[in-house]
Amino acid sequence: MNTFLKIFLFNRLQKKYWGRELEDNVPRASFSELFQSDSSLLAFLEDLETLGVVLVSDVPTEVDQIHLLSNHIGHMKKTHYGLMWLLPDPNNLAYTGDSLDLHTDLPYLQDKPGIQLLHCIKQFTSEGGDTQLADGFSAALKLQEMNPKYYEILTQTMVDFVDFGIEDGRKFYASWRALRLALFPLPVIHCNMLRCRLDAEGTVKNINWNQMTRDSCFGVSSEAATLWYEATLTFRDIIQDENNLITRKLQPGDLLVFDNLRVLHGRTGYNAMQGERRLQGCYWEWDTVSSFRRVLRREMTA
Ligand code: OGA
Ligand code: NM2
Ligand code: ZN
Repeated sequence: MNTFLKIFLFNRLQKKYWGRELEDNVPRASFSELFQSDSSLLAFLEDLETLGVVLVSDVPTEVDQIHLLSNHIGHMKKTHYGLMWLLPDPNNLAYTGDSLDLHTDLPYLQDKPGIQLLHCIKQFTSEGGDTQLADGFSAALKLQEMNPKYYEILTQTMVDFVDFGIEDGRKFYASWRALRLALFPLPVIHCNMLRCRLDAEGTVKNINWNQMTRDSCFGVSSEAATLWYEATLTFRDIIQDENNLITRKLQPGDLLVFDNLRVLHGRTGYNAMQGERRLQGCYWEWDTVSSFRRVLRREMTA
């Protein structure tokens, strides 16, 4: 194969969909190796792009380790939560120890974070605080097969997401009207008009799923809203089906990295009065990460 063809083929990676079977096969990486070996780093980035999730282990249980890794691949994405944030966060539902339903973060932003990092510094030692993950793209395909009408409703109905509060002394009021699952066989120009994210191949590009930040105002007719709720409950059943879910309790030193536009994440409840749990997180952008992944691949195949 000539070099040009190789580069072209590696330019875009084919997604691999998954369900519960990935639970025992989540791609792994070693934190120190990511700094020492370009081939480990490339494998990590390719797994992240194709499967949407990688578990990095042996991370020192101190803050700002994710900063080091971010500098290695490029840079973090800054949001109103800053460059990095600690959980629990008094401003956010994650503070209480209540369970967090499967969701994508920050769906109320136009420029949603592509990738999320969650570094476990301290874990609640009694029962609870487990991380749950589901492949939203795989679930969308299942819905399309099971009930094309509901699939269409979820891809066509406008939904508003909103969040307001104060972070670092600065007030924020973020709002974004989205197509719930953004797709698809429309010409790109229409996609832009609909202000959704999709790609030229017409595949699912972005799942927006976050009941906690869904606006209480719904700008559609009551008939459309009723159908939307029906479709939403069906999609929720798919993502919550134990055959489609991965559950894993992060241990101190674990760093979970996942595609925030595809993989839904959640957390089982824990009793925040009975012990401490501490995570540090940040976001990356796909543009930065895929670019770096291509550079590495090009250098290693040259
Ligand atoms: C969140 C979140 C995960 C956790 O706060 O948005 O997903 O494990 N937290 O606490
Ligand atoms: N945190 C983890 O979408 C959200 O608001 C989720 C984000 C606080 C940065 C929470
Ligand atoms: Zn979250």
